[in-house]
This record gives sequence, structure tokens and C-alpha cells, in this order.
Amino acid sequence: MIDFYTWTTPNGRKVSILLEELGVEYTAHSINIGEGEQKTPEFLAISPNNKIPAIVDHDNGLKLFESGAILVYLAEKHGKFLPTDPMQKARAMEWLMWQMGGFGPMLGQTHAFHHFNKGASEWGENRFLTETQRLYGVLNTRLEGRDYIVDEYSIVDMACWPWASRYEWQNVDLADFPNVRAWYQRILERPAVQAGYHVPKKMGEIPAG
Ligand SMILES: N[C@@H](CCC(=O)N[C@@H](CS)C(=O)NCC(=O)O)C(=O)O
Repeated sequence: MIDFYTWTTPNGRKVSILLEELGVEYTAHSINIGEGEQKTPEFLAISPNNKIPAIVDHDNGLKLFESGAILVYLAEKHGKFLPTDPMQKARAMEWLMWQMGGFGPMLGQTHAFHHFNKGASEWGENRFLTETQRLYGVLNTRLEGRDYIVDEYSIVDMACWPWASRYEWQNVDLADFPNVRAWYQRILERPAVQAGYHVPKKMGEIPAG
């Protein structure tokens, strides 16, 4: 059994989507980051960087934070959604790192400057909108002729998709990135994605793309 600490954000949804895809038993605990619940001593004992997501795996006592590490751990534990062939796995890790280092942190800054604090900094808005457009372009090119980022549906798609689902906050029109839009809608059809999106609670409908 897994205890899963999360909130209604892209990084949390990466893990809830994987848990739903795997069909493993888990209990979701709400950590309302707007209310500062990520700073309690109880949560810090599990996630020392005071951010969601985090898990405790009661099969072995492992406590784990950082969404990318959690995705890799669960995929390898269950032997699903991550290639085992070394070259294919390297390709998957390459794109997972791209998400963790770029198509996540940069889009998060776009949310900060463009959605939550619009008007606070013209420089910040321009800087991160430009970078967001560039990153969507990179993903659009990667998806040319491909259904998924690394051949078969994998944790790489699960890592990127929840960030793309916030395209409205990012001032992104998916029509400008047709391969991304087709990929986004393909993944949206998956029942596990629809279930995982609404963990730990429903906060509106899933954007249709
Ligand atoms: N690199 C981390 C980032 C986690 C992260 O930024 N979590 C946000 C929500 S998406 C959070 O908990 N923010 C609370 C805070 O910064 O106080 C990961 O991928 O797990």
C-alpha cells in the first residue's frame, strides 16, 4: 500500500496518473499548498523540500519525494511504462529530464508571472512566455510522426501531459502545436488519466485541448 501526498497541481497529477495506470492500492492525502500544509513537521519528515508530491511505500518503508524519482521508482517496481532496453531507457530518461528541468520549471514560472501575478513584471511575462512557446515547439517537433514521446506510452508522457493541461494559464493555443494537441487529446482519452487528474479532489473539468 502506498500513502500519496499531493495537491491539484501538475507535479501531483503526474504521480496520480501513474498510480491509476498501474492500478495499485494507494491512499491520497491532501496537502493544501495554498494553506501552507507543505510546511508542517509531519509532512517535512516525508518531503524535506516541502513540496508535493511525495510517497511512502509500505511494502518496504521507502519515503520518496521529487516527482521524477517517484515515477521512475514506481515504473521500475511494477515493470511498466519505462523501457528496459538500455538505449530506449536512455531516450526515456533524456525526455524525462527535459520535463523535470524545462517543461515544468519554466512553465511554472509562466504561471507565476502570467497567471498569478500578471502586471508585476513585463520582463518576466515576456521571458517565460517566450520560453514556454519554445518548449512547446520542441515537443511539437519531437511528436512529429509519433503517438507518444518515446515510442510507447510511458512515464515521460505522464510527466509532460499534466503541464500541457495548463495550456490556458500559459497563454498557449494548442492549435499552434498540432502534434502536441493530437498527443494531448490521445492521452486525455485514457480512463486512468481522467481519474488521476481529479486526485486528491475535483477542481473543475479537464481542458479539452
Ligand atoms: N521538482 C519537484 C517540484 C515540486 C513542486 O514544485 N511542487 C509544488 C506544487 S506543483 C509545491 O509543492 N509547491 C509548494 C511550495 O513551493 O511551497 C517535483 O517535480 O516533485
